[in-house]
Amino acid sequence: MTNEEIPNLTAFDEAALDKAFAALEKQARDAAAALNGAEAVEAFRLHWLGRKQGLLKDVSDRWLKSAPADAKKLLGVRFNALKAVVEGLLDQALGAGPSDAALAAEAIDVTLPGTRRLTGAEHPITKTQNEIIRVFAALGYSVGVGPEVETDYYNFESMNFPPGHPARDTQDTLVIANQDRRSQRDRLLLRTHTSPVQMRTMETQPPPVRIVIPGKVHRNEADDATHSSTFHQVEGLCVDTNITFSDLKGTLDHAMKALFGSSVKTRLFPSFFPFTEPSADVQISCIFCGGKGCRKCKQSGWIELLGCGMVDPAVFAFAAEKQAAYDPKKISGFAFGMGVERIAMMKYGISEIGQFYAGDMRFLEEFV
Ligand code: FA5
Repeated sequence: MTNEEIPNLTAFDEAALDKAFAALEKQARDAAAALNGAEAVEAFRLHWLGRKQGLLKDVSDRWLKSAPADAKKLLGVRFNALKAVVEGLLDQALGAGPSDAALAAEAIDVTLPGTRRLTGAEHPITKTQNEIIRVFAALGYSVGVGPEVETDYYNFESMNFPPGHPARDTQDTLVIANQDRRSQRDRLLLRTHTSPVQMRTMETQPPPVRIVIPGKVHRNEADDATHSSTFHQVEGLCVDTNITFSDLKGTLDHAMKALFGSSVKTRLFPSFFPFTEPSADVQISCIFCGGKGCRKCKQSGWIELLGCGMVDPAVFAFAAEKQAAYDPKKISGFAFGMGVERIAMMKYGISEIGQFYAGDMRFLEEFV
């Protein structure tokens, strides 16, 4: 029976009403008797008692509302009785539960293999980043973060990049457009390294400081097998009284051994960064050939992994503008910055940096 099949009531005397409601009740009882299974019971419930399109709702709308005032009470009594019958039929059907046939069809075959749910896993970059952090956390370092959209001041000026330094050039740095009205130091850019968080940390925290700062950085560079325009770094900063270059060397030697195995050797090679003096690149003995020389290390036996150095007094002077305790005459410190992709590539023998970003499950599943 569809809702359209509810006849219009033309007579409202008791006999006519009894007849009309009896017909509906018979429909309901016949339908309930034929119910088989939970789905059919639910369909019955919706068909008769559904709040929006149920048959009883329609009866109420079409019969009760159009009835003359003196017939409303007669109709209401019969309507409530019919509703009680339908609800009783539904209760009965629900109480009866699914038929044996339905149960047999739905029974679980415990001998079948289960369904394996993929719960996801750490991306190799996250995994490597966390490994690096763990090594330094064990040495008492805390972990910090900083913004990816950075000001010229933190990314360059306070890091002692002299005016006209090539890294400031828009060819190397991705800058935010339409900032001509801002002063140079307030202009926004995508940070090119995690070093600005050194300054943000010192401005808010007096020495001693031991912190590592993981994060994403961006450079306006062409992608190739070992370079990406977006990559990850972990910055490190240690400031205290009497921190020396040998502390830097010992710390990084320990970290490289913890990451690559105790047989790995490290050496420092002179380098230049505006914010450290002296500066060095850390090289490790090639983990592919053990230092004998191979294609991966360009026959040199060494692979360059990160930059480091003693914090330049000019950087401490910028920090001292907000925290007087960073007086370069009283304190000293070292800093380092490593590329997470490069370390992951070394650890897992990956030759294409682009594989980290391609989202290919065959590659990612290797790290589960
Ligand atoms: C820096 O970014 C310095 N801020 C590091 C530093 C920190 C030095 C503190 C001293 C004190 P550099 O540009 O060399 O330095 O980058 C550091 C590391 O990031 C590199 O050793 C390399 O591992 C990685 N790296 C650099 N460019 C890319 C790139 N395009 N793709 C992937 N990794 C890169």
